[in-house]
Amino acid sequence: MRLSKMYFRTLREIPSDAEIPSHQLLLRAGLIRKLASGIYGYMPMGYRVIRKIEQIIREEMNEKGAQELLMSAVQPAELWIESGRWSDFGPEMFRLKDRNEREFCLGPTHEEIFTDIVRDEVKSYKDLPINLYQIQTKYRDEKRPRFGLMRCREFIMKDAYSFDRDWEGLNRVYEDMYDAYTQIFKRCGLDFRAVEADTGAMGGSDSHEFTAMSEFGEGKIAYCENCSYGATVEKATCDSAIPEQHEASLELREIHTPNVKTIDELTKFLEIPGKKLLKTLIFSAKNELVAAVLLGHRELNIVKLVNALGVQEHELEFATEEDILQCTGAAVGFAGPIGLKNIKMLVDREVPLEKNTVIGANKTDYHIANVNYGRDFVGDHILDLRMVEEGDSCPLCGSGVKLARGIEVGQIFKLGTKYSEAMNGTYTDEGMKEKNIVMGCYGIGVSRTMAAIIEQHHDGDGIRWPLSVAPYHVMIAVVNVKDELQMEMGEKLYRELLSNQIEALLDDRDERAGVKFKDADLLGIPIRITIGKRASEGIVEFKLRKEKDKEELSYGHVISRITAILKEAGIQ
Ligand code: 9G3
Repeated sequence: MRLSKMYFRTLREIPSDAEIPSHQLLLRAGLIRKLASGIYGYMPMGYRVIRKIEQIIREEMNEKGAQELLMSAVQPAELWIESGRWSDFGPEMFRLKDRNEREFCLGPTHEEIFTDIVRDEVKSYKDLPINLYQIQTKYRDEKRPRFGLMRCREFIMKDAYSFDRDWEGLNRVYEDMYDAYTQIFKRCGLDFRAVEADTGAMGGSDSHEFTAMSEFGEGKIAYCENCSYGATVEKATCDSAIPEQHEASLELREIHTPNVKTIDELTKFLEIPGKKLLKTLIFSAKNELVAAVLLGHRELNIVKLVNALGVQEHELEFATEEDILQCTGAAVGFAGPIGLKNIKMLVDREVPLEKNTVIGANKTDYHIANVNYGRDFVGDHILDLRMVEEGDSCPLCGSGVKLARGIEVGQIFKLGTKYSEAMNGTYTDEGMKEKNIVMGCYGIGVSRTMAAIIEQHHDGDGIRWPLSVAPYHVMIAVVNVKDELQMEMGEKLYRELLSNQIEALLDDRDERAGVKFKDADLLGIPIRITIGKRASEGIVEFKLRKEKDKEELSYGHVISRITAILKEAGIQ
């Protein structure tokens, strides 16, 4: 492509609302343009990258026997009502009415649609297994879209759905998808980890999240450097290996703590560490009050709480002051596990291991010291409720886990029969018995993957595309387009590269060399050939975007040098 002909505009300044590198660079390099909050268009240069990522996904999905199709984005409400999810997602779901007042949504995902398609046509076990996927625009009305393509309201997703006779079949296709995702993200040049994830509102059982490491990611994972363990922090199980306490249980003692409410104030007032306090958090879950009790220095993991209560995250709220007054008899900040009336109490596994702790007295301005689990109170359930912390022991090998931020670029789920039961997706097995189809679903954020690649492949001058997804392999910069010899050599090289199936961009714009070099660095094309003064001697300059140094090459060696690089990268 000739740059003088391409619809391509770089920006000199960083747009004010772009806070993270990928968002800034996507805009500055002219790859996307913002239409509205969380809604972007892909410009020609950016769309070439999207198509490269999609192609890698197609190759790996097809390799595993998945078949591509394309469903509609507009979905009838009836299917979501049938699956029971029509009102699960509230304002996040884009809803609309057609001219006959019939209700639809813009598809945020397609479990219902794919189940509907398959249930009509699958009758016998001989029709299974099936694995279908699409690459399509999804719509989710995010409350706070931000970070460019990282969290937007319209995005490109590859979503696949598998249909098997039984769990054994699902386990096989799940492994296949896990392997396909590993290949896809490797080929995209991403540094990623596949970690155990919470199945959340999806129900079902196993789920893994493919997280591209990035300090600007919204996700957080716990992982072990010593073994393969990894989990999102929402999912990560915590050991309760606090050292066994040997102190004797002392007598209960009420202490006057006027207006001392928070854990922080209490540790200062009593001059004791947070771990010697118990914090009692009161929630209302579907209008039923529940209390969560943890050691004072720990953070509650809300996802573990909602999963234990069997409610959806949006069905859990902090208790109101009235609720707290009603069940503790005290103002906020003095709740404790002794004497709570008709409330379900969930206790973190560490609590029974700590001795002589301080709790709220359920009496305004008072706490109680020397409280011991078992003697002074018992909970309805003892379970892992806390958020994992750096250094917690790895559940697999015992060494300390690390925490890191990352970008969720893919997620795979075992759904089981959640949708086939709700929508009567059945087949007859060998013994003519009616059975529910066993399903899995598998998503990749295509546009988010492009952002993640930029987060991991950029420097102060701009993007540094891996060859596998770069919009072009080679940028030919002609220093002086008015110099006939330089222009001739540029054209010649451009034609030779194209005839060698090498994707080349010819910067034939009538611009100063400095502008061309700045744009080349910003755009991040992996290989740059500069044609300048020494063209008369048949010498060009060769530079890799990811390296600092440049070298001079005789014209005759350029093609072979480039084909060798592409070959080594597995591109040709
Ligand atoms: C909705 C809205 C938002 C949603 C969903 C439904 C997330 C929803 C979960 C999934 C699970 C998998 C197939 C591809 C991989 C992910 N946000 N999820 O179901 F109506 Cl508004 O989408 N789906």
